[in-house]
Amino acid sequence: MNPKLSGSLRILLITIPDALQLPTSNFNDDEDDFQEFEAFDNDLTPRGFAPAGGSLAVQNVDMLRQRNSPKHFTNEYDIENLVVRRGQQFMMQVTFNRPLADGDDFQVEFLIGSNPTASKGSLVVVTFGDRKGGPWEGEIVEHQGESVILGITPTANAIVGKFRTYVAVVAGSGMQRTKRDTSTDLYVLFNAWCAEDAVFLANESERREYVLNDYGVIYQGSLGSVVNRDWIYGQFERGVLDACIHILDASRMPIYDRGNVIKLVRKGSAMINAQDDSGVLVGNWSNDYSMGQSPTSWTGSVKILLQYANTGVSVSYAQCWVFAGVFNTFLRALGVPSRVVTNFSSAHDNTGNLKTDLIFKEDGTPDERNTRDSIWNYHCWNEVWITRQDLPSGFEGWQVVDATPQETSDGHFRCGPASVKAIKEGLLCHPYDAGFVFAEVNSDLVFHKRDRFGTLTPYRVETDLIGLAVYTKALNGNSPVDVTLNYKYPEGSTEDTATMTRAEEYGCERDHSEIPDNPLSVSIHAEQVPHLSVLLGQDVSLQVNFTNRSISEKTIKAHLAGSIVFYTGVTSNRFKNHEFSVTVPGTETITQVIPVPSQEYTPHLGSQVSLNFIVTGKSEEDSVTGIKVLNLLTPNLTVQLSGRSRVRHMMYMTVSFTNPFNFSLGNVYMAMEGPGMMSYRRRYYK
Ligand SMILES: *[C@@H]1O[C@H](CO)[C@@H](O)[C@H](O)[C@H]1NC(C)=O
Ligand SMILES: *[C@@H]1O[C@H](CO)[C@@H](O)[C@H](O)[C@H]1NC(C)=O
Ligand SMILES: *[C@@H]1O[C@H](CO)[C@@H](O)[C@H](O)[C@H]1NC(C)=O
Ligand SMILES: *[C@@H]1O[C@H](CO)[C@@H](O)[C@H](O)[C@H]1NC(C)=O
Ligand SMILES: *[C@@H]1O[C@H](CO)[C@@H](O)[C@H](O)[C@H]1NC(C)=O
Ligand SMILES: *[C@@H]1O[C@H](CO)[C@@H](O)[C@H](O)[C@H]1NC(C)=O
Ligand SMILES: CC(=O)N[C@H]1CO[C@H](CO)[C@@H](O)[C@@H]1O
Repeated sequence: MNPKLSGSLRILLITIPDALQLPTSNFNDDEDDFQEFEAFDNDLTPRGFAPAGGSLAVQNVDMLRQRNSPKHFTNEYDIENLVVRRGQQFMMQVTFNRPLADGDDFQVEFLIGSNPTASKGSLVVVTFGDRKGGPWEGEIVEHQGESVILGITPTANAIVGKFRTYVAVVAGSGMQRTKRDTSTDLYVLFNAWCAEDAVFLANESERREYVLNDYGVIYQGSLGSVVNRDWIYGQFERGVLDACIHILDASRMPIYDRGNVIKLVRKGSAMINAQDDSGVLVGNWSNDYSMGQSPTSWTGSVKILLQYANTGVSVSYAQCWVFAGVFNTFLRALGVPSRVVTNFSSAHDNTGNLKTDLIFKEDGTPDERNTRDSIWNYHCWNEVWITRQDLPSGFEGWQVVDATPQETSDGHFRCGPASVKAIKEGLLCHPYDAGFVFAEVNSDLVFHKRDRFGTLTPYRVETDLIGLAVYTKALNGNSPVDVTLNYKYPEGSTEDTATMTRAEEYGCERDHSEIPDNPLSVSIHAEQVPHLSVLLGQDVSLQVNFTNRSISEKTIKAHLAGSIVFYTGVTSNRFKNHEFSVTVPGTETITQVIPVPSQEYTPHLGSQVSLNFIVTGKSEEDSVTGIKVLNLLTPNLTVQLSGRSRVRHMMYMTVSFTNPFNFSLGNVYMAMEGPGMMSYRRRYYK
């Protein structure tokens, strides 16, 4: 165990039972308290004075990890200690100095945090006879000579975290406790297998995927060309569960709130990003990652979580899939069913209503300075499975939580949990942040012209561009499943209209601009024959079609702007400005082909591989705008094992890819890791 983690363990003060109610100010957790306890331990058991027949004393405590963990689905955790899921019985073995006899009395105590208190659930006393104990049930399952096998059942709402275990024997004048022994520490997790737990998930294949799978795929790119990014969640790797508990400690979340999954998930979404609380990850949407690691260079969550726990310093850098991947590890490690979803072409709506405003100058070029909203190519967030007993029935199941810093909620950067069913129905009154998530999947796109006095005139509204599809990994295999219908009724259906009306009643504005009928329209296509999508480093051919629905001829002065954009839709570099004009006869479509050779965009790429083209056109009376986001495909990596793979023998792999450029690449890094096998490694090739 690393020093930082053991440093955060709290030393506890053990006293006789009625002193446990001391006011908190009398407790402090420094070394002296522990020494005091040691003295107490020795004083009360003067060995020579034991009555004939012998007073009862504990000789050994075994948490029976081998026996318990398969039943709790926790054997994959790379931890010496026992990990159990709450609401389900586990066994422990206590060996005394002699067989138990009538009249013997003992109890098992579980303590968590620096100030264990029975009324808050952070000190739990388990008894095994008629004497009343705490809320966790205990029974003696088996007598084996001097040993007993105890069955203990934590409540289904128990605090989640790491408990210290003590066994206390009741002697005439007090209690004799075992010493602190870290090997008997007990991790208690949420339990998706337990019907009384707030994270209960009935379907076994779903539990195996959403709690136990330590590998996943996060979808990126754009709807036309979806790119799979493998992600190692690694929730069972050594140190990861401790790192996740460390995050809760660093957040100063009260121990007694940690059994409440809603509070815990909300705290987690705030702590995964570093914004205003020194959380795990620093977001950076620039092309300069020199002060950290590029968001694209991570292969999974493990290295990030361990680095954060070891150093206490936020890790640089992340973008949405990194926030979502690390958050997913945090949730699965603690036993909360969760998955990463990608919503393609999200609205990132900075003005807080349901409109995304794109602003253009008089000459038709995009007014980047005055456009505050952006359309994300995609955005990733997490869903967690919660029964939501705090809401009226009907809102159980998947809940949206978003760890990427966007808007502040309650003064902190965090979002959710918002019920997916409530979002679908437009019932935005239910906590938390449903309005914001709703805008992410339902925003209108409004095009404005800005004159030189700053007056905005809307000239086009698109209602179906924003919120196109929500994907998550299928239960079997790596292909995506489309879960869009969980979030939205089909566009234009009567249910969809009802949802929109309801959402407006809850305070979401929709755009009601009167847009004059426009006889002109423009669309852009980008293709590389014979492929449907364009490979990085290849020339692009743009087809711009102007369509005229009026009967008279139109002459259009047009402008094409080509930029590299971040997946957030924010422009990083403008690389092309092209003026042209076309004449479109009445009731015809004219196609203009505009070549974009690779050497035009390649020097501007940075770490981003999305090209954004905007065509604006103006005839005497009418304006038109078309947008195309082109996601360049990066080359695939091929991994091949060479030779035979044998247990406990070195294996060799060959990793290859084809350089898509006609020049040599330099300063190439390759990163890889394998859960349960190999931790994160990076190699440099000059
Ligand atoms: C479990 O869920 C999967 C997918 O969500 C579904 O295909 C399967 O039928 C479900 N199994 C049961 C027993 O309901
Ligand atoms: C992104 O990181 C670079 C250094 O790698 C830093 O100079 C820049 O300020 C960061 N940007 C933001 C917005 O934090
Ligand atoms: C998000 O999901 C909605 C749900 O259907 C979908 O319409 C939309 O295209 C997706 N993308 C964005 C950006 O909202
Ligand atoms: C543009 O026009 C050409 C021919 O006029 C047609 O083949 C193509 O499908 C059109 N593309 C769009 C996006 O309408
Ligand atoms: C990468 O592999 C996928 C799946 O096999 C394939 O669809 C895609 O076209 C490949 N991409 C490239 C650039 O070769
Ligand atoms: C790469 O190709 C471009 C045109 O496709 C050409 O202008 C350039 O000279 C080529 N560079 C090399 C190193 O061959
Ligand atoms: C060729 C073409 O698409 N022409 C369009 C011009 O306008 C007429 C009238 O609306 C449309 O029917 C045509 O499709």
